[in-house]
Amino acid sequence: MTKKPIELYFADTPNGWKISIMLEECKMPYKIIPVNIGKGDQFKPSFLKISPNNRIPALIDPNGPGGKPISIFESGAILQYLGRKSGKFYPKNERERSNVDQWLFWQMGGLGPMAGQAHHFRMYAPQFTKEKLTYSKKRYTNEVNRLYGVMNKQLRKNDYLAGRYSIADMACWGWVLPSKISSKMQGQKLKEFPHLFKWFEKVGARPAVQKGLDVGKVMRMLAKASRSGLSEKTKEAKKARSLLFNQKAR
Ligand SMILES: N[C@@H](CCC(=O)N[C@@H](CS)C(=O)NCC(=O)O)C(=O)O
Repeated sequence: MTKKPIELYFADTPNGWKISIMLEECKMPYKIIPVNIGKGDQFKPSFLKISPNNRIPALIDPNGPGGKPISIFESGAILQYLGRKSGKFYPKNERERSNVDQWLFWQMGGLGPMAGQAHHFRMYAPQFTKEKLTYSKKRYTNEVNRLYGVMNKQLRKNDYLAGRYSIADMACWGWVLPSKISSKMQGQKLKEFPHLFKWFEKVGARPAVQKGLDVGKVMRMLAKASRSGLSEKTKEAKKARSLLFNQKAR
């Protein structure tokens, strides 16, 4: 019997790339289910059933534990699941696994949220408020700077964040990518963090990382074509921002 592919509920963002990269690295068959978070797909009842936090990524593995389907949300939990399932990029040895876990959780609780806030206050918020935002811009820019410094130090003596190349590297990589594209996003110059920069280039050169990133290519092209990038001044972008940035309990 042919096995059904894993379904990845995906949007073209750093949290989405983590999982497409891991699936490519493990050569696991998967299919992308695009979730247009700028149009509100994340609030659809069918999506909320598998991702009650209305966030991507989420995943359904039709061949989960006991041969039964399983759904998972939260990118860190998904990476750990795929690491256990494939036996790859997530060591079994407890000491090594704890090392990977600490860097993975560092990304989940630190780098991701802080870089996300830096994007918010530096790129998006200025489009819809006249407030100066000096304090918030400085706070998150500095915090990302501190976190980049932590990675840079760790990578001075280590080729990868936690021993060998692992899910911790995959989790962090996409959050550094915006700084490669433009120092405006997080207010950081990658060249000021030479060890981090070297690691970024090395991880980025992996074919699976490129493939994982390319999964979002079509969505990226569509967003460009409709000029609905979140920081644009267009009607679509304004609508997307009001959906994404004013959420309260539903
Ligand atoms: N902690 C979550 C964060 C996921 C997250 O923030 N996803 C964003 C895209 S990067 C999202 O789905 N946003 C939709 C929304 O804000 O409604 C994870 O790592 O899975």
